[in-house]
Parts: sequence; C-alpha cells; structure tokens
Amino acid sequence: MNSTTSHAEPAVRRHALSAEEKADFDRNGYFGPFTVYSEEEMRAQWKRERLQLMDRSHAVYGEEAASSGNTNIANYDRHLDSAFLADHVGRPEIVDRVAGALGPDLLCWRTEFFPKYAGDEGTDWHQADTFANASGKPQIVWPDQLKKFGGTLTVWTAFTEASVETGCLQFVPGTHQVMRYDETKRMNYDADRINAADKGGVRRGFFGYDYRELQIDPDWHPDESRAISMALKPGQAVMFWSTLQHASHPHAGTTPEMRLGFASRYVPTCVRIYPDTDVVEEYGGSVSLDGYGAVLVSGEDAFGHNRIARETTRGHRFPRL
Ligand SMILES: O=C(O)CCC(=O)C(=O)O
Repeated sequence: MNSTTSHAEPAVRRHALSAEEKADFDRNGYFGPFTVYSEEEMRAQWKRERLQLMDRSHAVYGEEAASSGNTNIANYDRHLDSAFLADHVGRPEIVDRVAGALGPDLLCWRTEFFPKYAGDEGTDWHQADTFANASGKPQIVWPDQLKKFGGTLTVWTAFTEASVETGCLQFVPGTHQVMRYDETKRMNYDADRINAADKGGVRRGFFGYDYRELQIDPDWHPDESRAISMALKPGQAVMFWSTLQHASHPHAGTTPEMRLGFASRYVPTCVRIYPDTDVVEEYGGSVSLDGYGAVLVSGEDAFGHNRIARETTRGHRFPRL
C-alpha cells in the first residue's frame, strides 16, 4: 500500500518494520505477534483500567450508546475519555509499525473493544474497506487517486489471553487485495441471532448481523484450509489490513477467563472520516458524532479533512510521535 507525504518524520523509530518484516506484511496482509506490554504489566493495567472504564460519565457516546441496541457502539472510542487508552493508541510499539506501512502522518480514527465471554460465538469471516458494512454509510473514504487501496490498518492488542480456546483471531494470509464482500449491500440486524448461528459446524456471527449477506458471490466460501490462528498473550498485538479475510474462533468455554481484544484503527491523514454524516447508526443503535475527533498520533495533518481531538474529554493530551 502507498505511503503519503512526510512532514515531520522523527529521526528514530525504534520499532520500525525491517525491510523483511515489511515484505512479509505486504505479502500476508498482517504482521505479528509483537509485544506492546509485558504480560505482567498488561494484566496489572487491565485490572485497574477495567474498573475506571465502567464510569461512562465522560465517554463521547454516553447514555445513548449504552442503552441502544446491543453494546457494540458502547465499545467504541473509549480512547477519547480514558488516559490509558489515549496513551495506548499512541504507543511507539504500535505507531512506529503502522507508520512503516502507511507513512508518518497518521490518524487513529476508531477504537473498539472486542470481548468474548465463555461460550460466546466466534466472529464471522469478513473484510472491511469503507466500513459501510453495518451502517450503510462509508465511514472512511480514501482520496480518488488512492481508491484502489482503502481499508484501515487495525492493531488488535490482547488485553487478556487470546488462544484458540478463548477465541483468538484467524486470518487467511494474502487475501487483502481482493474484496469478496460488497459493502454497498445491506445486512439485516437481528439481536436474536447472537450466539445462535451454526456456520459450517462452527458457531459464528457478526454481533447480530450475518456477514454472508454482503458476499459478492453468494456461493463463495473463505478457504478455511489456509487460515492461520493468531494466538496472543496478554500485551501482545497483531497489525492487519481490515481488507484481509479475518474471523475468530468461538470461546470454547473451557476457561472462565474472557478474551478481550482492543482494536485501534489507523489511516493516513488524507483519508476522510465519517464524511457527510454526523451520526453512527449500526448494531440496532445510533449515536451522535458531536463529541468525536480523530487523533493525530504521528506527523502532521496537512489536509484538514477531519476534526481532530487534541486531548481526551478529561483533558489528557494525546501523545504524538
Ligand atoms: O475480535 C474479533 O473477534 C473481531 C475483530 C475484528 O473484526 C476487527 O478488529 O476488525
């Protein structure tokens, strides 16, 4: 994928991808695992932070998100109120690697928690380019001259153990250049589907949607024989193109510990975020974007397309490399 213009490349990126790592990433569409925190530090941080995050008084999507539909939108963008998550999205272990793929001028435009409790279904196979998949409106739009790329780079950090048993991610390597799903199609939301679908002998779903409804060819199936499982220890992360075919195992319920992934999503500053809309409508709910801002985690924003948040709603300044 292309890099964008550099404005203020820091002299040293300690965690930059090597030439070999970059070649692997370009070929496979993912890179990892890599360490963001030691397991001990992650466990200790999460023990503290999970209690703090229960306080939604400063969350940008407040009561409307917590009470609308299922909880997916409530899991969005807590980096905009939590100092720990604000620092997390700007960690050099993450940003240096993302910059190696996207160039130095970078926005974090979305974060999401992905919990799986004991016995929960896995996540459907899917690919996301504009993220219109659930809302019907493109959430990220690349400039015309880069349109053939699209998507976002996601860094998915395991806040708890992510193993095959607890529902780690799966990828089909090298599938990030061809979209098998049409995000201009509509998916139907049905909360009753959650944990209720059998997909070829595996319990999988998409948080109340059935991602197969977006398939360009209804008879196509992901080649699961080529899939790899991305097991991560707490504190480890993987970076991948949202256009890579990805899914997750179900949580087998053999351990009571939930698996919790925290996804931070990055685009270069030339990308328009939530163009022509001031609400997010998905997962049976709707929230206003009034308090929303993208976070400049690295470099400069010479485009000015997007509203930028400089600090959290509690006044913690976002780090910038
Ligand atoms: O954690 C999961 O199960 C799904 C994550 C995902 O689809 C993503 O981060 O894009």
